[in-house]
Order: sequence, then C-alpha cells, then structure tokens
Amino acid sequence: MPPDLRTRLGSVELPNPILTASGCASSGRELAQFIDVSRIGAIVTKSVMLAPRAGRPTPRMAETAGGMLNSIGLQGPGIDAFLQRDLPWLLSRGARAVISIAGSTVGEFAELAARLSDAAGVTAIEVNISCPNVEHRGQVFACDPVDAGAVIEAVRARTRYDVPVFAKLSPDVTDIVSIARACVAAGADGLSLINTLLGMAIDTDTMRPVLAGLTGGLSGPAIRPIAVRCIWQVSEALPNVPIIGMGGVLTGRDALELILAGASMVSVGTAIFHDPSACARILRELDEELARRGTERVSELVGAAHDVRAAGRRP
Ligand code: RRO
Repeated sequence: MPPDLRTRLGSVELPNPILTASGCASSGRELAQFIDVSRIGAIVTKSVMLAPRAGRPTPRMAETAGGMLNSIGLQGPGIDAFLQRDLPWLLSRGARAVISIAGSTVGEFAELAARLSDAAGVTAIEVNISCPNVEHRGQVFACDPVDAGAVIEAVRARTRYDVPVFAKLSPDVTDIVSIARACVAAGADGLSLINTLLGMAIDTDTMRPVLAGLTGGLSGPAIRPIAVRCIWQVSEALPNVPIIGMGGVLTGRDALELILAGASMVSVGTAIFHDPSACARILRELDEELARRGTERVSELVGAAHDVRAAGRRP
C-alpha cells in the first residue's frame, strides 16, 4: 500500500501535505505549464491586498549564499481583480486555494476576510502579518503579540466559520512562541511558520546596496534550520495547533524534516524559482521517503522528533 498522504488543514482535508509558499507562484497560473496544480495539497497565493500595487522598485531580488533576498513590496492585482480572474482560474483547474492576505490596518485585513468569505471555493486564509501597521508607527504586526492578535481576531470574526484561518509568523522576533500563543488565543486555526528573515546585501563594486529597497526577505536553504527551530518551539508549546511549515525546503527529505519538527503541511517556495516543478517532485520524494521507512500515514510522523525527548534519549 502506498503511504496515506492525507493531511488536515484545520477543519479541511488535503490530499497531501505539499503546498506552494506564498509569493513564489503568484496565483498558480505560472506553474500550470510545469505541474498539475490540482495534484499538490494546495496553492497558497501571493498575499492579496485591497488595492492593486506595483510593489517596490527594481532590483528587488538578489541571490545570496544558500538563498535569496526579495523586496517585492506586495506587488499584486488587488482583491477585485483577484476575485474576478485568479480565484476562478484556480478553481477551474481543480486546485485547492489558500488565499494569503495582507493589509496595513486591522480594518483592511477584516475587509479582505469578508470579501473572501463572500466568494466560493476558498480552502483557507493565510494571514500575512509581516506587514507594517500604519496605525502603530509602522511596526510589523507579526512582531507584537497584541497587534498580531488584533489582526487575527478581526479576520476570524469576518471569515466564514468553515474556512480555517492560519496566521503566518515572522522569525524576526525574540520569542516566536508568544506571538503564536497570541494568534491562537485570538482565534487562529493554525500557524504558518516561517516568513523570510530581514536581510541585506551590498555590492562591493558599486559600494551600494544591491536591492533598491535596501533590505529584503532572506529565503532558501540558508534559513531551513531557523524554520525547523521555530516549528519545533511552537509545536512543543502548542502541540495541537496545525502548522504549515516553510523555509528552504528543496527535497522530500527536507519536507520530512519540517514534518518531524511538527509541521503537518509543508510549503515550497524558493525551490520553485530554479525548479518550477519542485512541488510535484518534492511530493514524489516525500512519498518515497515514507514508503522506504514503511510509514503508513504521513500524519504519524508529524512532530515525531519530539518523541525523542519523551523517550528520555535527550536532556
Ligand atoms: O512582497 C514582499 O516583498 C514580501 C512579503 Br509581502 C512577505 O511576506 N515576505 C517576503 O519575503 N516578501
């Protein structure tokens, strides 16, 4: 028997745990020439805002050792065009659609949630709280437990009861568990861990910052140990809260590492840029990893690395 890859995204069941990571496959259309978008667990869209946005000036991507920096600046079509064009396309292809939303006020997040709740076919909402809060001196929502909780409470209140709400957290905090707890207390059905880390690169020939936006989000294999640590810490503190793990997953083995840390789903992001069929390949590789180990269900391995401590094999 092949391993059972079904997994739960809150109240919703997905056929397998491999998702795209927000921002790395737009709304899924670009991937359709490489993979069958209905075969992976879900497409997680680029964060949608209320209004269309051009994003930051270029250059806004840069390669780094073991990863890349981006400062896209929330480029996107806005919710109206998304609902008219992108969501229907995803549904017409049989894909499950997890919609990432971003706002600069609590009210904007709530309005986006309400607009999505009126639309059919939304599998879940991922709330990207790694945006500056214009009502709070531009401090990033995800870096403050009160601000983070306020967004999640507002989104949960405006989202249909049967649509799970996941909060996507930033690793750029002293204590990610306190932010996770605040989001869950505010009604998050699950957590997405982790967004990129703030980084910067300087061109030593021009002696100027590489990115026009100066700083950017670091992603790729360089950050995988940080993702594993964050997933581990949150899963240890909140073992019953579903986690979508992401951060530098390039192979099925990498996906398994995040699962063992406590993720029940794994998003693939930066890998897509050099291998557009990475999600399908990683799904196949994960299946092979489980089959080789004789694992019947992927759900058995979610957080399994924590059992090492319980068995007393580690302090
Ligand atoms: O658009 C971006 O520049 C961006 C976003 Br919203 C995010 O959440 N993470 C990231 O690395 N880039």
